[in-house]
Amino acid sequence: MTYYVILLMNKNRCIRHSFFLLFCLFSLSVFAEDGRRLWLPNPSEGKADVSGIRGLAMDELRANWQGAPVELKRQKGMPKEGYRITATGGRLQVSATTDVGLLYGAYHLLRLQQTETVGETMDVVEQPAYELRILDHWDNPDGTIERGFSGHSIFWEKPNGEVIRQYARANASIGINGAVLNNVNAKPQTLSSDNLKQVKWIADILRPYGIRVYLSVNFASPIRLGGLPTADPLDKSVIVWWKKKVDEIYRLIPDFGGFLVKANSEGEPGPCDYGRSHAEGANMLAKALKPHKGIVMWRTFVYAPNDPDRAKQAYKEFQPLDGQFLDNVILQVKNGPIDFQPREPYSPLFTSLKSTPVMAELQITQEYLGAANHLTFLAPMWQEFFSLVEPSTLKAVAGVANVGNNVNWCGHHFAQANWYAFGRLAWNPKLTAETIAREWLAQTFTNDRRFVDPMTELMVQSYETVVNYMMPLGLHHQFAGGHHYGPEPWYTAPGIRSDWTPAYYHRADSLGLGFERSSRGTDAVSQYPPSLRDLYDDIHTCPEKYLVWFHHVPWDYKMQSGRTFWDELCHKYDEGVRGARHMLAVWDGMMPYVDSERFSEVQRKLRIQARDAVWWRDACLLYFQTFSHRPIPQDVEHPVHNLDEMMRFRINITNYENPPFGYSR
Ligand code: BDP
Repeated sequence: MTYYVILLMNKNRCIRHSFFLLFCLFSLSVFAEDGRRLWLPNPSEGKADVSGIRGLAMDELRANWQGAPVELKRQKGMPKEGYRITATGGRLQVSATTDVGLLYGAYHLLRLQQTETVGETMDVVEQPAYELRILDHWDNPDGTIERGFSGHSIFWEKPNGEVIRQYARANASIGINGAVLNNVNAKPQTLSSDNLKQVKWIADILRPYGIRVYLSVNFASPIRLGGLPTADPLDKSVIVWWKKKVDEIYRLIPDFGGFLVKANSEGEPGPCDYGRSHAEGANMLAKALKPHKGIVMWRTFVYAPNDPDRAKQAYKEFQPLDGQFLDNVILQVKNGPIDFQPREPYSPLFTSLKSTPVMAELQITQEYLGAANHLTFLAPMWQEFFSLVEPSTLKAVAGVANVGNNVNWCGHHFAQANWYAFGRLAWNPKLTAETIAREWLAQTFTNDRRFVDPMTELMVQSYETVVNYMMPLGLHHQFAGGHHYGPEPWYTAPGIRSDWTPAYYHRADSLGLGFERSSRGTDAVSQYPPSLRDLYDDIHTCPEKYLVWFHHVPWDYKMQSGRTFWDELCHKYDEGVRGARHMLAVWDGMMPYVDSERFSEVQRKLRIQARDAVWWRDACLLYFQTFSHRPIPQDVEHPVHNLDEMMRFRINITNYENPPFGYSR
């Protein structure tokens, strides 16, 4: 239609009108509710380069604050990134010692406005729980993202400065102050001089928002990039190579944050290749970074093939090294002892490293939680983690990012909530999942309580629902070979490492289900402090959510509900399926409150989720039934597929959206 209108006009008018139409199209694309706005108010101009971070704060308020004038005040003696907001007698003030504190304060005010919680009188004092609140991007130099479900990298594939600036703005609005720009499975070329120029360009865009950049490095870089014969951390030429490289980085990026290292894990090189310890490797890098105030984040995610219990390995390798690391090394520990499973007990390293700084690595990208198809709000999981690992024992928090170049950044509109929640919890781990969900919903969609109330409940329950239909009662790693999306508890392949098969974890037999990690089994429980060790060790006191994580549970074991274990398992799976359908039904009722674009996109994903839930339930129950030889209870919906059907099914992982089976509510 546009086309005809233009043709009918005279030349000048035609040009003017074309500009106008182009402008309208542009504005539509900027302001369309397609998710690109995230939870933020309207875009600001980002004039930091003119007047510094403080100018940025003023800019944000000028563009979006609708209340009484705000005074931004520098005040000595406040915590580094902290701020105070006061409102009395119509005067509104944000004070902070640092400029970034003022910026955070400005975003806090805007959040209050968006959630309609600005008070007549206010005295809000905030400071972050952790000094380092970092996003780890698993982005590869070729632009792909490992375990990314929302397109390609915003840093490495045709990077666009404005997109990176909006990314920075989103992070600053929730207090994230660091970004590791590349995959932990790091390519040596990360540190090439050409690449470092690109890193500098990114660092310059992020800096005004209070964000420092970090890089993942390949431990064999001296060989593969530097042409040396060895990467032995005690070798003189290796030490000199790293020192020179680090100096080169700091000449370009004076506030560079430091390195993240995955060493001797899943085939990556490391100090153990030369008979050196993780501490010797980490300390060598730490020494090179120390003069520049840089840090090393050294990952503890290690596991060797054929070990009787993978859950024990990181502890076995790192606990004896406690106290041997230099003070600018932080050990980065995944929240659970295995690998970002839907539910794991916490990693016992958190409570056993007494003289080494430790940071938690959480996974925002939903590698094991439905990718960008399932609505899984992760704040409840992280809250569970922080309820057991005293937040003050941590030095920092990192989250594996779910950001890509999709229009809506995260692939699923509700996956944005996980990025948001990570930032908010890294700032204040005591926030509840409910508070975070409410805030996010109000900022992202609407303040209407008819929307916010039911959707908050839906989000908070979503995590348990997903655990129920995927792996309830402590089950873990029942994923298909080749992807971490759907179920394949029977999966195996010739010559495969046993710890890469589901059977290693479920141990199903005619007696029961689960991995005996109690003192009668691998004794993994003994890695926990005595009170928890005793609790987990006894099948009668072990929390049921971890039951088959720690015990091989007899099929007829009596559960708290009074049901047998087998019946309970069936019920849990069914609860999960019902929960997923309930989410779809609740969302269907939200149509009046949501723009049609996001409404239909979320609805489409929730349908996939409900179908996948049935896939999970049917595959797992039918398979485990071949061991339990017990009927599925009458009050549970019976599988709609048969086991042969489930075993024949292959999903095309380049198209997660193609659901396995038709299913109607
Ligand atoms: C696993 C991922 C793998 C990562 C690894 C890691 O499947 O892609 O490289 O974690 O964290 O969960 O190093």
